[in-house]
Amino acid sequence: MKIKTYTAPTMSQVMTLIRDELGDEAVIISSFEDEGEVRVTAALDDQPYEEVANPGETLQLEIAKALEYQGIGNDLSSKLIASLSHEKTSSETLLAKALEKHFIFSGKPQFEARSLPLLLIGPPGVGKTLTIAKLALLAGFESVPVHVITTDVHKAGALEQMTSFAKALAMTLATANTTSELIKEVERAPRGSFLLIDTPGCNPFCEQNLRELTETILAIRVAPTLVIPGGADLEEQADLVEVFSAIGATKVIITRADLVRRLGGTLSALHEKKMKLMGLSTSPLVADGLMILNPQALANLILTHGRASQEKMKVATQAAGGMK
Ligand SMILES: Nc1nc2c(ncn2[C@@H]2O[C@H](COP(=O)(O)OP(=O)(O)OP(=O)(O)O)[C@@H](O)[C@H]2O)c(=O)[nH]1
Ligand SMILES: [Mg+2]
Repeated sequence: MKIKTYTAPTMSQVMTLIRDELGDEAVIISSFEDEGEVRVTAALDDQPYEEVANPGETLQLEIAKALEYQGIGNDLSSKLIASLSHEKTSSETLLAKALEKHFIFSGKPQFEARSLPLLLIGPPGVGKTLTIAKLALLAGFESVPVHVITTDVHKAGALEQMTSFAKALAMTLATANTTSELIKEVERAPRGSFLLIDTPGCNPFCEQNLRELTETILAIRVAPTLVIPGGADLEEQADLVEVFSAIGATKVIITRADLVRRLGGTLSALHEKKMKLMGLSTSPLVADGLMILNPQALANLILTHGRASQEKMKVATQAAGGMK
């Protein structure tokens, strides 16, 4: 595939440049207008992109291809491409610098007793409880004791799941059935422990669920942190992020990233809602931990995520074809 970014003062001038060089079959990947300049990235299938790229542009084109592969929305993709500098460095560093300008990274939680407790919220089954365990593991690396309060006491098996994590990770555990119990449990939490609070899954489109979760958030001083699964389309993710940010979530942990090949919908939605990126999970195993997101880690992810599984899928599809 040929990919190239064209710049001109007007859109029609850019389109003429594209048609002259790539012909009528060219596809627009992204367009961006800024300070009297229009930048359009266009692609033409079936030819190696190196044929068009001059050496100085190769990194930018590699990044444009990765953004396209991930399904990053046009708006964000154009902004990122427009922010790429022309310095001679690695594509990862180049992309990291652009990401730093357009995303907010919360960094690792401050695992200190006096920090605000982290309250994990999100839809059902997204990995909130597993993420509590992964956060506790990180705190353990800093020798900080963790106390967990769970408000998920009704769902069958929920307490057993948390109890087994608590045992394995030497966390102390308390339950809270009601908001007043939660307030009491927060007050009674062991001094010197970092406090993590687990909540039941919340359907963002169910009024009753939202009312209960909002009551929990307002009852205590906490940092509500959204847990969302990677992937899905931009609109769905944006709806979800909008609801949870409206009730107070400012930070986000992306889970189940190993189960999808493209993170573009998630990243575009989080960018749109100016959420602070904290971490990313790519495994159902606690021991595999949580990746703390920073510009470099996110750049690496965008450039590599899903590519390996794409290859595996090709092999599996060929194998399945061979069995017919
Ligand atoms: N492959 C994979 N599985 C994950 C990941 N995170 C969570 N899971 C799995 O997803 C399932 C649900 O995880 P939980 O932590 O119970 O999810 P939850 O959000 O607490 O679920 P509810 O409390 O029912 O709302 C479990 O089987 C986890 O092992 C991940 O990053 N990758
Ligand atoms: Mg849970």
